[in-house]
Amino acid sequence: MINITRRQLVTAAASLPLFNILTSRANAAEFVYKFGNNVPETHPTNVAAKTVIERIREESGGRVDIQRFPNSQLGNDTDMLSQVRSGALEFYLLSPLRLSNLIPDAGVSGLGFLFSDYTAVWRALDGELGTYVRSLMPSVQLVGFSKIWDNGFRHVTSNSKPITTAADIKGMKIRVPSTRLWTSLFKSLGAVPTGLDFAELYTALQTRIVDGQENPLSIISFGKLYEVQKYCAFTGHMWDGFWLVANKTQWERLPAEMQDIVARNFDLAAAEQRKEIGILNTSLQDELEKKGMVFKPADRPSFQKTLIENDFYKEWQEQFSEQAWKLVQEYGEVSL
Ligand code: X2X
Repeated sequence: MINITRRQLVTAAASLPLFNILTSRANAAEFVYKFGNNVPETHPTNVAAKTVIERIREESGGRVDIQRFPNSQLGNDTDMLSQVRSGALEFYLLSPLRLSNLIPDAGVSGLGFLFSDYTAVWRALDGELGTYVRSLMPSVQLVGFSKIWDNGFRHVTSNSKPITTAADIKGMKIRVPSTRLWTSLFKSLGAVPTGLDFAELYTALQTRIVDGQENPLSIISFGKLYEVQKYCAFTGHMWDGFWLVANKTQWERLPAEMQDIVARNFDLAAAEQRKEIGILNTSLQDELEKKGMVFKPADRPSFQKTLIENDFYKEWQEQFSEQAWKLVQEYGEVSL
């Protein structure tokens, strides 16, 4: 019989990488927080998040350990939003329009055709418009970080026929994220919008529950939507981003110096993520064409005209506060 002492066993186990991970995780961190998002692991958002979490762990001397849950692993967007409000989830990345289900003014940045390029987007979101939206978050138990992450300009994709003019979209069943503003936008365009969370999108397209959807090229690529969509028209009907929000109570549990480390690093990560997304949202067209997608220019003025004719802007001017509408006029480029 071979006699192995307890000490020898522990020494042997400790040389295994898994043992080290398990014990260091269990021992070290004082604040173990979760970070949830809906995008695939390969999306630049998760690449940047992975690096930043490592930096935060190091700079905090191991006191802050943020565990990442990509790809709607903790549930769909509706679930994650209620989790982060209750404190079951500490950090969550979400579109300003999803937030607008709780705080209507948070949706101003997603008004149709508000921005035509990134210069206008960052001027508004890194400026007063962004500050204003963040100031509203504590009223729903959230705290927002100052740099919004990028998703991109959204374009309409479809399967049966390309959608290049407003007339083409009439009566088409288009998936939109489950929010009032998105639904209203596509209703005003004459489409039949179907509200679904991102976790349900691929299957809905595959089974033809909907004819089309709208997203930036990086989502079309990393979410493999090209497998179930044929056409993409460059409608650029909306810029969309991801606010990084924290549950307010959980955030306030962190000592000020830890908050500094987390906030500073998350803002740096947002800057890196913006750079990556900016490159991909233009360079991915080639790759998607090779995978079989067909790209078309879109008659953007026809879409804008339809929105105006159907009182879309008038309706939302009434929904938003006066202060939010002033920001729309100051930072937006839409001619109303
Ligand atoms: O659900 C979507 O379409 C996505 C991934 O773009 C957002 O989270 C808004």
